[in-house]
Amino acid sequence: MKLSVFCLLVALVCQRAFADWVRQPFWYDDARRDKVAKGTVWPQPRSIQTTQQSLSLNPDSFSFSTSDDASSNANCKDVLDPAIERYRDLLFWIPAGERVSVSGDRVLGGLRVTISGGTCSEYPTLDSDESYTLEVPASGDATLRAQTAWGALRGLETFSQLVYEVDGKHKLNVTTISDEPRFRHRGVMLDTARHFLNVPYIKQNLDAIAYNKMNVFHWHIVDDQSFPFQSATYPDLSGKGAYTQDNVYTRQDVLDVIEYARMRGIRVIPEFDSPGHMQSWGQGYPELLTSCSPTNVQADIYHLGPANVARNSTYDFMQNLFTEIRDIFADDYLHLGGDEVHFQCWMSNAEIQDFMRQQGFPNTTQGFAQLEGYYIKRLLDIVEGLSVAPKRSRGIVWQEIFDNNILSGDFTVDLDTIIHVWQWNNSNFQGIPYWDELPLVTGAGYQAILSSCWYLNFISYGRDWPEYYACDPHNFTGTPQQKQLVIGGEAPLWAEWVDATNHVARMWPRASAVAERLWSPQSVTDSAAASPRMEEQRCRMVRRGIRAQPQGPSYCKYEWN
Ligand code: CP6
Repeated sequence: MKLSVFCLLVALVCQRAFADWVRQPFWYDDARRDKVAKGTVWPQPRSIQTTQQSLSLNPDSFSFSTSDDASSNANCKDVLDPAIERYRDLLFWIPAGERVSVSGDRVLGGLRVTISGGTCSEYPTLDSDESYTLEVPASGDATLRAQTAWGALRGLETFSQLVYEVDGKHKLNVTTISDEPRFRHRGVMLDTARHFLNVPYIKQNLDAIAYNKMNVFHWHIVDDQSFPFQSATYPDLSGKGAYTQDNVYTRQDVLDVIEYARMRGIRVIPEFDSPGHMQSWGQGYPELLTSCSPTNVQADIYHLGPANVARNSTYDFMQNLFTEIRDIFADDYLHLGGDEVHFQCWMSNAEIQDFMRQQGFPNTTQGFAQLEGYYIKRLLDIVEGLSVAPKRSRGIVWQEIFDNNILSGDFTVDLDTIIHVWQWNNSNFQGIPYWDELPLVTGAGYQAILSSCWYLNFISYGRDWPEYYACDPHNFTGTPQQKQLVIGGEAPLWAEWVDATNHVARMWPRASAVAERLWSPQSVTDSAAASPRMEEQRCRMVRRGIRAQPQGPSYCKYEWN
């Protein structure tokens, strides 16, 4: 009897919770959303004072100007001038036929942009200053001030988001903003090896990255399944390893992507994953990989295993390839992978066994961890050796490389290397949770990037962005110095089950939740309060041509159809 009353109560409560959840009573009420979310900014700025006092913009006479400071510097100007042209278009989206003239209104005449940091770097870097202040006064022009062109880009994005529509007029409110990111590394990862994504698609994604003030495109460009990067040094990598010869990125394609990203203040960090995940490399260059003995379990699937780390020719190959890659990709960092190496194939190969005896590595898991550490150490030396002053050349590696060092007690990885934390521990995956890994990584003095809690490839019924939103990279026990060493994070979209038909909608606006976590102050944590802004940001992306998926029952003024 008691049990049945209890069950009834539980059922009633759950039914109510479910109904509320489906109805989304607060934020899907669009009249309400318009009231609370129009002209809101995503990600939330560090400090923002808005008023109810509104101004109108006149699309025909609105003027952008740059101060002499900014325009006298070639590198600032070649980023800033095209950006102003882009934002002029983004600012005035009401179709010409539906615009209402603003005569008689209080009108904001223009925006004045000043860059006062002295020199502008050609490319954004990990250390770029992205701070800006934006002032929209009750009278006179608006002003945007930044130290660098990269900060000016973030400010232009904010300015464009302040503008909202009322009865055919572009309006914005008198506002003061002072803003800068909480983390320096804010990225998304695209996997173009499991499915090829063409250059126009990648550019569209770079637009979305910029709309969310992220600054890194981690390009997981090759993997087991295909090698779409066309190398001049080793043409058979894509010649035999790409899905088809239509599915390749030429040198010019890659340079195009890098330039498009530079214009938006986005770093392009390519990943050439090794010594595991290299099956596609073996199509053209089988001698690079370890032959597994036929009795090895993995040989059922793969006749070849990880890189053959016992041969000098492997290191010569990597030296030549990375020299070419260094020459194309402008960023200080290359991602070297190092994840998911299964030791059984190495264990089954006599050449590798000989090499390990020679090096004094035991024939145990620890010994194989040492072997992978040895390989990555040589690779990092190659990459660091490609530095051409004043540019540095450094590596990012997946967490296993650090874990192997702990396992073998043999710290071979240079402290300049960034450790990319990706594992977690639940019923789907038995790894090390990030709150246990980050104290170790930062405790040893390494910088870290977090991805564990932002795997966009996992989907479920309903809204999942609040979960991404709740994950904080400082959620671990450590000293202030350790927290400082966490430089940001990335939302990865592994593409086994995703191609250009569903990629954008899976990535956006779910990655926007990560963008706000990495940009806004730590105190901005309330996902219910963020909801109307999130939906506004999603509608804004759709209006700008990004097919971002809805986050619940809703409508946008400008929809796709
Ligand atoms: N490919 C590569 C993958 C994954 C990793 N590396 C991966 C592992 C587990 C999940 C999703 C993706 N597909 N090269 C791990 C970093 Cl759940």
